[in-house]
Amino acid sequence: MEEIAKALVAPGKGIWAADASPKTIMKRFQEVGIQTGENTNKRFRETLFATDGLENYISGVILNDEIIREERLRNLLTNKGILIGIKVDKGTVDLENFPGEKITEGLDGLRERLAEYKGIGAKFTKWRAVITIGENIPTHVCIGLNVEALARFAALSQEAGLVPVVEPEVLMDGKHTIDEGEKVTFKVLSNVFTELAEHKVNLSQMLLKPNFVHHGKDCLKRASDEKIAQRTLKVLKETVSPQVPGIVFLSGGDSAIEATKHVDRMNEIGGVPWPIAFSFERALEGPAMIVWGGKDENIEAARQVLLDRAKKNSLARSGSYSESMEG
Ligand code: 5MM
Repeated sequence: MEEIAKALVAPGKGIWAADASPKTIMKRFQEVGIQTGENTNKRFRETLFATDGLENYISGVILNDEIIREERLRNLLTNKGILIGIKVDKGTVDLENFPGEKITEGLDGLRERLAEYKGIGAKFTKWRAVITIGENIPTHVCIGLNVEALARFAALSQEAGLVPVVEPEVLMDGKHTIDEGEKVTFKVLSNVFTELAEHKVNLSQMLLKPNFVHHGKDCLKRASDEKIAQRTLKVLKETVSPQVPGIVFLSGGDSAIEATKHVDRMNEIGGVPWPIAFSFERALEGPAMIVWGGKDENIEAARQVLLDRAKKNSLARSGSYSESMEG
């Protein structure tokens, strides 16, 4: 598991989160004007998984339950040497008695599902907890329940021989300043690592998938890219064990270019014990989805757009990306 974790954050590489649930991916298609049918996601995945050269920049792809069951789609990745991951949470529901807060479900029957996923070739797993910033939230009940679920997920994954990617996402939604974003991210990550230790999770056999420390989307005071990179590194240094083999960021609603810039700047600054990599969904596949538009005649162009984003994020792994590379 340690070797798999290290391979996922090998120099110049990162993870592609192609794991949006059917409901989320349909919403994304509709947002960009793609006509959706029963097989739209399978067609989208097939189009992009067949991209030549993807393996130069992408170490692993996270799939959802529907896609991992398609042997043909799995083979498109594994034949290139790309590792297969699986999102094993079952999504979020409202947390009873705590308006505005969410809890992630999916622990029931997880041991059995993990064995099944392992049997069809999965090497790593992912679970996302969602924390919202707002008036009097997050509460300690919400943080406590979510970090406990993350720790149980991580322990069960390791028991099954699968590397857990632990994803506690502090949402960018809201009016909060970057100071508040920093405070909450610090609190959440501190709690995550306390809980992982209490659940005896092996920290050298997992990856952390955090948010950038960020201002809220509706905050009038926008933090600079420099501040986002500096504050994110500061919080990581304060909370994350050096034993963790790597940090793979989610993009969280940042544009593709912004997300690449953040990873690039953090790698330029350096001074941390972990590889700083990416595990983007929207910031990687979003531009390719727009170009594809659901049309066969755009397949090759969509592949080139995905490859271009993957390459730029690969450059960001060594702080060698520059915004001037964008067309
Ligand atoms: C936060 O979302 C994760 C990373 O994606 P971004 O880089 O776009 O922020 C992503 O892996 C997410 O967890 C999956 O798409 C699953 O989402 P849902 O909510 O559909 O289960």
